[in-house]
Amino acid sequence: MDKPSSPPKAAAPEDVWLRQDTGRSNKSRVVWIALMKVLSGFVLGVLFYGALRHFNPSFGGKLRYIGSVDGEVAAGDGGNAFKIRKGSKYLLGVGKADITGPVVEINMMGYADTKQVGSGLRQRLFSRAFIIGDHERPDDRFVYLVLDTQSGDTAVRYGILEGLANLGSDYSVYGQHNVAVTGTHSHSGPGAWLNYLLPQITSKGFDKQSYKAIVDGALLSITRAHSNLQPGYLSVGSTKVFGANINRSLYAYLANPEDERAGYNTTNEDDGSVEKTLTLLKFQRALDGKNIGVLTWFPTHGTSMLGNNTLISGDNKGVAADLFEKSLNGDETAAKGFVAGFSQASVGDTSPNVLGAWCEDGTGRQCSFKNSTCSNGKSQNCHARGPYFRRNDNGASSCFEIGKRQFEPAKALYQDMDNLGTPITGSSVKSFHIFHDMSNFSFPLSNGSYVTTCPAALGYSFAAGTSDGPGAFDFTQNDPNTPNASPVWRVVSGFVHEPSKAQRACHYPKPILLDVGEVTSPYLWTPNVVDVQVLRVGQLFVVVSPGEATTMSGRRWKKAVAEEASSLALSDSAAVDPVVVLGGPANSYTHYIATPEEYSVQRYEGASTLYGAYTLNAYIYLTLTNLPYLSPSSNTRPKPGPFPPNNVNNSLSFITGVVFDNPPIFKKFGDVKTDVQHSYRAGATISAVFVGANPRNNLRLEQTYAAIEKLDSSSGRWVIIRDDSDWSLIFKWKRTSEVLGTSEVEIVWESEEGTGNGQYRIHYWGDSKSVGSGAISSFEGLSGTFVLT
Ligand SMILES: *[C@@H]1O[C@H](CO)[C@@H](O)[C@H](O)[C@H]1NC(C)=O
Ligand SMILES: *[C@@H]1O[C@H](CO)[C@@H](O)[C@H](O)[C@H]1NC(C)=O
Ligand SMILES: *[C@@H]1O[C@H](CO)[C@@H](O)[C@H](O)[C@H]1NC(C)=O
Ligand SMILES: *[C@@H]1O[C@H](CO)[C@@H](O)[C@H](O)[C@H]1NC(C)=O
Ligand SMILES: *[C@@H]1O[C@H](CO)[C@@H](O)[C@H](O)[C@H]1NC(C)=O
Ligand SMILES: *[C@@H]1O[C@H](CO)[C@@H](O)[C@H](O)[C@H]1NC(C)=O
Ligand SMILES: CC(=O)N[C@H]1CO[C@H](CO)[C@@H](O)[C@@H]1O
Repeated sequence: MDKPSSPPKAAAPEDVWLRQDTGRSNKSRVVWIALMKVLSGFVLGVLFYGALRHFNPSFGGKLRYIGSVDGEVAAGDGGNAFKIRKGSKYLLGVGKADITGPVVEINMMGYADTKQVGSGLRQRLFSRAFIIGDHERPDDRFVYLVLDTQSGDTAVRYGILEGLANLGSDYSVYGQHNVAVTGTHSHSGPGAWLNYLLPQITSKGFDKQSYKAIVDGALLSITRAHSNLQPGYLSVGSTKVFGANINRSLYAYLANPEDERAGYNTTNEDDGSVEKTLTLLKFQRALDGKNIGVLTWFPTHGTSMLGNNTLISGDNKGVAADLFEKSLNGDETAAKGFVAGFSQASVGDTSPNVLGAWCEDGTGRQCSFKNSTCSNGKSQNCHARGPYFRRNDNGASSCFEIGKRQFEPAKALYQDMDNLGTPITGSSVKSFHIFHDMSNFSFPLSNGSYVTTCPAALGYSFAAGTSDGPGAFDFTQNDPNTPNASPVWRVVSGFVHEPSKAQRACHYPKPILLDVGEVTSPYLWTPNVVDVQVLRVGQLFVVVSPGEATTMSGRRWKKAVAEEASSLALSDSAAVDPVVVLGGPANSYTHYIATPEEYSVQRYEGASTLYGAYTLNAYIYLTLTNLPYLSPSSNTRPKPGPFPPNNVNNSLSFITGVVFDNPPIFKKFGDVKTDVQHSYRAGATISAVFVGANPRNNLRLEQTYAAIEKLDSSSGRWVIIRDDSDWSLIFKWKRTSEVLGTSEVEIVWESEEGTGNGQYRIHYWGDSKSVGSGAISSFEGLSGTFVLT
């Protein structure tokens, strides 16, 4: 576990993105504030999707391909089958970089609760980049990014592409068609970086520091992956993960046809209501056979940390990735710099709160099955429970546990990939990306009937939120036609935009609460233009979804791609079954994608399906019509489609910057206010309080705000054993006086049982902003020494 003792680098120059005050008139400010107040209860959140393949559950046993690909050919499993152990050779690269934005004073992204504002850091956030290229035609390649963020985003993606274009000719192979920007759907990161108005409302607008941390870190992860591109092999395998997700909208899921559901309903534990399959793609370098990374897909919401948590973290996916990477420190199977991406999948109707949804109203009852209400007829008292819901830690123990429950089976699969994995074969690495306007798109269903999508709109159940985060207003779920809703909402919904008769009819049976797709002032509230993208390497297809597909939506989408890929013989050989995964929410954030049957029920996921009942069908149609671009012989790309707006430089913002910092009189920055005790038992919680300064002065990217150091008795040096990327080390910041500019920092170590005996201390790195010049100066603080026994 020991980390190198290299101290963090000197403070970075002051961030150039200072406060962005748009200087709007008082009147628009008043309207803005009024809107914010009314809309602040939205649970945008609780949003997302997970993926997996339903076909060929026994990966690995079915390969019948014999071919002249390079790689060793060996007798395979079925007697008459052959297995290519290594598969084809590709160009592979992985990279990881820090994207932790401002950890305090910024509204957090996901639960859309204005009261949820960052107060510190539990775990740094990362971008993990995976590049796969064609060995013979290296320009054929793609980048798959896994960001510890709530979703991908249009402005963020534009920023990454602009950054790549500025990196020179070496990077000109990357562009719209081959860069996928996915988010893990964590609800525990800072917000204020999204392109459209709606998610900016609760965050008081846009924050360039928050945005830039994500874009710059994503770029750094790509350049790291790019610069270690090397020949290697890929293999794919799958395993079941139990106890890490349940369906939080089972009533809606049951609206899907019984015979369709039956096809996925194998046991009580695996009844098809959510996908329990985790798919793992392993990256192995040819040089010495060491693995350089894994990319996994499994659906469960990033809502283990509750809506009252204010510490930044990557939620359960962040835990899983960190555990995986740290478990391979010094492992002989893994190369140095091994990267584990835990990507989100058909997440829409999943919850990590696996003990179900209960009424916290003294009745001891579960929330109503149909509409998640409690005894007062409202949904606010309905709370989903994680495995350790009784611990009053804002979900932290449950979060760690749900992360661990994904990490452990993934690690076991990793260790047995020689038996359980299937090599990726086939020379093609292809991708396509289009923008498509969904506001009035007519297309044929498979039976030939034409249907049309509509400008984006959100239904009443959107405001009710979900059991992972109830809405702040008295709306209920499952509320199709006669909304029993607060008059305030009706007023606001009309104030924002009164939907036309045609718009109402188009969204039927969704009762429209917010006609967001038809409001363009001050700029678009939600996307009407969506991203459609698929990546392909050999027989593996990655559907990159901009919204949170529900379990059944994801299956229909993947099944359609698998069938079309087979019928187009895209897998180079008809004998190799396509493997299809779905990753997202990616590239933008288009809320949910429910099936038409789930849509008819209008729970949260249906109410948040933006473009009407045929939203899913439209995505599938657009995916299939572009699939031929992934054929090995294809050397053209589809037309890019209408470019969505980029609001990075014209978004509203009422977020103010740091004014200044001061130590209290007779003290200096970094002084200890409350010191550690002299001795603790391993497992104890240890903390110290320092005279602090605002961490927004310096994000300390690729560095740390806090560390636990251990005295190495042989060398006499202090060695860092935990930093702020570790789950067990918590960095908290508190303003103690606005007027005086004073603040304090508490650093807490939840020391682990089994931590070695010895002498330890707590180290704090801070940066203060001076009153007059605004200059930023770094400082350090050290606690007293303590022993752990
Ligand atoms: C699975 O099958 C059982 C037995 O037929 C049935 O009772 C149950 O409702 C099904 N579950 C789902 C989620 O379809
Ligand atoms: C946080 O929210 C959970 C779920 O609503 C609740 O049980 C818990 O008491 C809250 N914790 C605090 C510190 O308010
Ligand atoms: C919610 O469902 C319960 C029964 O499951 C029903 O009594 C109640 O009327 C429903 N509430 C609304 C607002 O639809
Ligand atoms: C939608 O598109 C159709 C053609 O597909 C067109 O006739 C109709 O006027 C369009 N509606 C709107 C509101 O733009
Ligand atoms: C095609 O399917 C849609 C949706 O299920 C249905 O509304 C329509 O009537 C069907 N059309 C035909 C020609 O069967
Ligand atoms: C936004 O402003 C920055 C800094 O001035 C600039 O580099 C960037 O290109 C601008 N982006 C757009 C889309 O205008
Ligand atoms: C197999 C499975 O995860 N089933 C769950 C589906 O969702 C319901 C209600 O949310 C749970 O009670 C089941 O355990």
